[in-house]
Amino acid sequence: MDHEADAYRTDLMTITRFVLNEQSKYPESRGDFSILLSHIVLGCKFVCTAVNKAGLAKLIGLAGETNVQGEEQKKLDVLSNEVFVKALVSSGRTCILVSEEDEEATFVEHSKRGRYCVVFDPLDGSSNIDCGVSIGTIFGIYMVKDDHDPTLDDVLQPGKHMLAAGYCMYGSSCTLVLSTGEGVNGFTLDPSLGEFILTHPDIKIPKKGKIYSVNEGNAKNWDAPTAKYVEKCKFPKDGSSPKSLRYIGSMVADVHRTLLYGGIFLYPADKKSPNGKLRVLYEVFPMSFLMEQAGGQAFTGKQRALELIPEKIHERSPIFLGSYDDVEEIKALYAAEVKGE
Ligand code: AFP
Repeated sequence: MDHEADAYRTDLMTITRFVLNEQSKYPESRGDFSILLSHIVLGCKFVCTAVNKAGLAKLIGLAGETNVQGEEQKKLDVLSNEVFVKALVSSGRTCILVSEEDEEATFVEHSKRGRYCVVFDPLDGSSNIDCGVSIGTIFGIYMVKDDHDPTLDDVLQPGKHMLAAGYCMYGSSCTLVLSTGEGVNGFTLDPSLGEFILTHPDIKIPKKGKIYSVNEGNAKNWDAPTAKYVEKCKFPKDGSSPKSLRYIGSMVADVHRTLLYGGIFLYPADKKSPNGKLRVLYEVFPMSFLMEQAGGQAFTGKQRALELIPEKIHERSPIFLGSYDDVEEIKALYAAEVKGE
């Protein structure tokens, strides 16, 4: 029996161990970030369990409906929001929270306040819940400038100021992908241990991919560069093979595939939605942060996505993100448009 190999297989890198290892590189660190992250991880585990049970437990339903026991049912996205808000506030490390579910930002009360601002979409892709398609939580973390006097400006910062970003995908497995600004790592939940284990160390997106991912139903309203780009994907003129189209309609799942297999994910502007659909703070920024950390790019049609300075917490932006070379092509088409070519 190969005991050495067995010992290796049991030497699991849990997300807690990974984060503590990272923390030990900064002797001045007080461990606040590790504590915050452990609360986010707890929220992800809770939501994962709720998503897995949803069909059985009749958790799926309209908010405000009552179940047979006469209790009010909560829609999964409402429940997930409550879980994350409570987990983040109780960490004692947060200051301002911006959630897709809440119109206004939450300023954490003084006694529970810390130095971090968290922007998040607790359950993105929730229109896919009823048919069992993968959905996820997306988050980004900023440091507050002045913890005695936090203001909305602390979360209206360009994405390049984020300290960390990640998502948790609730799919055939539960996968948490995280970047603290030094590359991207993926962890898979081992349900028997209740622990996220490092399964995808140092994720690098392929330099060029064979897949494009977009809602082509909006094609009639696209601008010229987007239309030209998709045409090139389908009918390349340089002798290369056409790209495959894959579109789930759940950003976490579409971005996860793009990160692992390469290619490009697009949610462009169109005539009906001149700013696209996706939200800057908790969809565009965290995913752009992860893409760049994995060696890819993220572009809005006008600029590097992480340079954007949001003016409102629920602002939207067009986004093209993925493999370096693929995003380079769409950038060239927009540049040509500006020059009037
Ligand atoms: P829902 O949360 O309403 O399902 O929206 C999901 C989402 O915000 C994002 O996850 C998808 O990438 C995008 O919308 C899909 O939008 P279309 O349905 O317009 O393609």
